[in-house]
Amino acid sequence: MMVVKMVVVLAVICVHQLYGASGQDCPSNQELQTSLGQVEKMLATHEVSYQTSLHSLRKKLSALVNSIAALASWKTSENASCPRPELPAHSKKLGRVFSVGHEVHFLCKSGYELIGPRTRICLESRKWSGQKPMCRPLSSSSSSSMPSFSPRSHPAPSPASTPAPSTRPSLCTRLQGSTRCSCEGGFTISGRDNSMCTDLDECELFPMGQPGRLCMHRCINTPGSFHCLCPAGYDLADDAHSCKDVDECERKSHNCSQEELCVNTYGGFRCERVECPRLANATYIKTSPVRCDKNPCVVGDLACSQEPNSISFHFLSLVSNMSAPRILFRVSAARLLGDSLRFGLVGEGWRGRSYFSVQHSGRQTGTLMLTAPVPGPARLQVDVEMKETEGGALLGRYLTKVVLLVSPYGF
Ligand SMILES: [Ca+2]
Repeated sequence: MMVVKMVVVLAVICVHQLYGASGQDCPSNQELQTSLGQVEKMLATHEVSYQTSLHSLRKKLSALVNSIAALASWKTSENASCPRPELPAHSKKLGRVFSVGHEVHFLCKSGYELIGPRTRICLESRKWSGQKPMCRPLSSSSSSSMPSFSPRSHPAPSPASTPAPSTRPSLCTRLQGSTRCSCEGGFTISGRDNSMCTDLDECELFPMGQPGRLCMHRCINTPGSFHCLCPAGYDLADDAHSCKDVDECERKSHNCSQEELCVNTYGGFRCERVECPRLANATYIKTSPVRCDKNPCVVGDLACSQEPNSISFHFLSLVSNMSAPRILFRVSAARLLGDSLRFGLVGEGWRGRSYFSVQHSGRQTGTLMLTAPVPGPARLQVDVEMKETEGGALLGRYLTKVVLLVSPYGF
């Protein structure tokens, strides 16, 4: 304000001299005051303009200083670099620039698999992101190649092989000043700064016995994935979830002798010896691997004629706790000679009679029913008898020995 006042006084003198030089009379006090008022107004306008310009100039100067600082900072950052990254054994590195924001990539040589981050980024802290990866020899029995969220078929990785870590560094990329980290499938992001990926335990997420369970029998969690295991005697099905019985009889992988009958069961097989009964009153001859027929009786030999005309064997394989009631087996007469057929369960001392019943279905057919679920493993035998009569007199008896082989599992 002092500067402004001095300018005002100087202006008044100049105005006074101006008037004096014109040779006219001195202006009146009123005229002088009017002039001074105009000069004051003019100066005030100039002052405002000056202040505005000064303010604008200061702003421009400040912006310029900031720009120079930013440029200097960028230059510093551009020149900043990370130390030469360590090269894992059996690997090669892609990328030669180690400046902040630049990436290097690692590839394992043939026969090795990469464990750890494939890419590392030079961070502003001048350190490489993640941890140093390693190249591990590929094992034929190992299933921990590239992890994926999909079950794999067994064999499971052998316990002797080094297990892959259940945590690994996350894959981080810098984008417009912010860092984004992600994990491979089967891992979840963790750590205070999202720097780690932790394995998801799929088996725990979907426990056995619950809807949506991952495996029919056993679930094995692996880093980044899981796989299903089946008990001995089963193959993992193509869906990598179910267990499929191995038919050892069809595959000829059984060890039954020539005299034995190979019977496939769920989860195994049985070598069954089919032998014709030795009875005091009748003799039998094997007419097929599963059938014995009575030799003709001497005419008038009543005891012989009372014995079964034929004895057939049937082996049925079931899974444990199969729902009931259900039809297991049907016995039919090839031709009817008499006027009546009767079906029944016979035999003594055999287990699990409470599980079965026989019903007459149709004129010539009897049906063996399972009346209750059988918990496995179990082997049950039941004899179904078919009696043919004519006017109350016995024409013939036909015996069917049914052997039930129940697996220990419900599959
Ligand atoms: Ca089998």
